[in-house]
Amino acid sequence: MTPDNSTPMMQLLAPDGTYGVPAQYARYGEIIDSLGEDQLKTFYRDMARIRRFDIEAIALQRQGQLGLWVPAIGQEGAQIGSGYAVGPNDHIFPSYREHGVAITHGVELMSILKMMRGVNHGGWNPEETRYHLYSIVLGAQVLHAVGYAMGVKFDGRVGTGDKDSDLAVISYFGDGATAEGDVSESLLFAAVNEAPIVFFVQNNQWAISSPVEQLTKVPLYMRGSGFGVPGMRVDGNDVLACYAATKVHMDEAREGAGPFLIEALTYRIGAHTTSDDPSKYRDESEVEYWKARDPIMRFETFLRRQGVEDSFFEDVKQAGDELAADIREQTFALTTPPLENIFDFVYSESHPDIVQQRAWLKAYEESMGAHE
Ligand SMILES: Cc1ncc(C[n+]2csc(CCOP(=O)(O)OP(=O)(O)O)c2C)c(N)n1
Repeated sequence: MTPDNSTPMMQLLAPDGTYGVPAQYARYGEIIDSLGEDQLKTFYRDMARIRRFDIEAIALQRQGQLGLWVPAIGQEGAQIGSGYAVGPNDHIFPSYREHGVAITHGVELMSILKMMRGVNHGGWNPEETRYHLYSIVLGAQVLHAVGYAMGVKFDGRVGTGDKDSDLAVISYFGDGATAEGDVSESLLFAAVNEAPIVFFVQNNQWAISSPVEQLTKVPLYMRGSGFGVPGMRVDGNDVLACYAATKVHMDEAREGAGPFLIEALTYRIGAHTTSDDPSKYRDESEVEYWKARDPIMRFETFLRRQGVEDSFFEDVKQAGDELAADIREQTFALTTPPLENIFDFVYSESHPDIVQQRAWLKAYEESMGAHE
């Protein structure tokens, strides 16, 4: 769909790369004006990095190296911008497409690929990275996030002014997930408990083959208002708007302002996953419309106008190709985990049912001619 221009939306960077701050968004503009060139280059580098990773992961899936891939092409602005706005103590509860947010918090890209190959269940430590495990069950992570945020509040780690201790929580979900009861319950619990949380909805306009018009009658940024959760819409293909909105509202949540909802209006350029064919349910002209609003392209135009030179963009491209070659090599070298893992990682101590099941499987495998 083409955007409905009557809905207010914060955009700081227009699709042609022009930067400007409308008066009503002045406090968000101040955040951007305080960023140095290095930070801006980091945004670009990571958006380009995650896109290159994504393209390689699709190819690896097509070669039979991964069971499934979930592309995030087109959503890099929303993910890198919001990810970098999350503070050093804050916790992140992602859905399953947030590979861009993951790299802003030190998650190893290979652990995501291993999960999609089925050799681990995430493989990163959520306490260390503060980036919790992917959730395939739509909306479940939003409840987990609110529960965590309520715990943070009960522990007295909100609004004390102690920057080393105070924290907030951010939860990511899609337009489709907003139709889940879990999300409505989350909004209610967050509101009545004044939990320190930002709900970050990436409205990529499709829930597999269901268009967003079938999921809501009001713009999604308003979805929280009946529960008492204020919200705003930002241009999700504008990395600067996504950074500024997330920074302001995570800071406020940490300071005790309660929950807030950000709707980042973006678009899923690729398939929902490598298991579907989007040409069966949407028009190519719509995809072309959104490709012209690409988050990386517009940010590159902006940076070039700021005086960033060709050599920077060439280096980023080369780094992307090196990354792709590296993950390709590492993926091809992955081995199948031992079958016993399905028993070994159930309980920390021995359990009679597990012992029995393990023995049954061993006997079964041997009866089929398997060797130790
Ligand atoms: C509780 C639940 N119901 C249904 C599904 C099947 N399902 C997987 S993804 C998806 C669409 C989700 O769309 P959206 O929330 O917009 O996120 P996106 O995939 O576009 O990022 C559905 C219905 C699921 N995973 N969990």
